[in-house]
Amino acid sequence: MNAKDFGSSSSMQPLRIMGIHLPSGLCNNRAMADSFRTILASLLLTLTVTVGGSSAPAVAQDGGNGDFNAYLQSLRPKARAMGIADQTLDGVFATLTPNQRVIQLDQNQPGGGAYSPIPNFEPYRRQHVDAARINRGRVAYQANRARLTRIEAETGVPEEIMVAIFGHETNYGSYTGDFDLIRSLATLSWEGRRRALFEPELLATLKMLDNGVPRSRLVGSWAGATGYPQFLPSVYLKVAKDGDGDGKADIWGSEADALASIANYFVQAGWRKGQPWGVAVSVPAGLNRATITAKTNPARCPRVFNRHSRWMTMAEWRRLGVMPSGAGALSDTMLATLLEPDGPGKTAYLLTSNYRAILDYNCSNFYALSVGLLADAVKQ
Ligand SMILES: [Ca+2]
Repeated sequence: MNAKDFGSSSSMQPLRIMGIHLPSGLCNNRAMADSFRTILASLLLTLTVTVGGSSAPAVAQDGGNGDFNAYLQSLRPKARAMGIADQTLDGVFATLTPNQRVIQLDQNQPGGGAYSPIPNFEPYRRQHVDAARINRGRVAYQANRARLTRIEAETGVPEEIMVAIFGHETNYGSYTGDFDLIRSLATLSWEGRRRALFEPELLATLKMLDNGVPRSRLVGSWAGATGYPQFLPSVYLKVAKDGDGDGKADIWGSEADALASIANYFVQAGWRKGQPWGVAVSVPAGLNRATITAKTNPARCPRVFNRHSRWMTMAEWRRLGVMPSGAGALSDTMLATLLEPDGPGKTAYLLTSNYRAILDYNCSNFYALSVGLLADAVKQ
C-alpha cells in the first residue's frame, strides 16, 4: 500500500487502503509517484457518488457526537452478521469520538488528476532504493535467515521479496503509524465521503478486536494501514499468519509473523515459484514500439498497466534485441512485458507475472520496481 497519505511518516505511503492490500481485488496499495492514488481517489469518489448515493450521506449533517454515535449504533447489524459480539462493540463504541485531524488528512491529500504528467522513476529510485535501505535490508535478511529460508521453501516467495516489502512499507519496522485504527476508521466512515472504502475496514478492525487482537495493537496510519506489512484490517483477516509458532499473528511485534504474512499475501496474489519479478534490459535504439503496444484495456489501475507493453516470451524479446543488461536472466519461454519508466533510451525492465503480484500489494509501478530492485540489492 505508499503515499504518505496513509498517515505514517515514510515518504512513500501505501494506497493500501484500497484493498489494495487485498489479494486480487484487494490490493494493499500505495502509489505516490504514479499518481495512482489520485486516480483511485477519483474512482472511489465516483463509486461513492454512484453506489453510495442511496446509502451513504455525502457528509454528516450536524457533525456532532450525537450524529457520530448514531452512526456507530447503525453498524451493529452488520457487525453481528460478521459474528462480532455486542459486548465488544459496547466496550469500544463508548470510548470513541471523531478525530478531526483524520478528516483533514483525508481531505488534504495532494491532487494531480488522472492526466497529470508521470514523473521520472530515477529520482524516486535513488531516494527509495538507497544505500541505507539496502544495508538495513541486508541486516534484516541475515537476522531472519533461517525463517526466511523456511518460508520460501513453503511458499515459493523469495526471501528477499519479503524483506523488501518489509523495508518499503515501514523501513524495517521503524515506523508503523500511531493512529488509533478504530477511531480513525470510524471517523472516516461516519464522515462519509469514502464510506464505501472505510466502513468495511472499520468492521474488519472490530472483527480483529473481537478475535482477541489487543486494542493497543490496533494502531497504524490515519487511513488504516497497520503493522510491519502495513496491511489494511480486511487484509489482515485474510492473510495474516503466525510465523513463530505462538499461535498469534502478531504483525506489530513479530518479524517472523510479519514476514510469513507477507509471503501469504503473495501466495494468494498468485506468486509463481521460481520466477523472478523481472530483469533490467537494454533496448535497441530502433525498437518499433508501435508493434509491442498492449491492446488490452485494464480494468484495474489503468494508468499503471497502460505503461506496460504486450506480453511476449523472452525468446521473442531477444529476437527484437531486448536483452538482459545485468546478471539476471529469464528462461526463453517465460512471458514478460516491457516497461520503460523514464521513456525510450533510459532504464528498461522486462516484467513477469510476479511483478503483477507486487502491483497487487500496491498498484504503483514505482513501488513495484523499487521493491524488485531493493530485493535484488539485498540479496547480492
Ligand atoms: Ca506469532
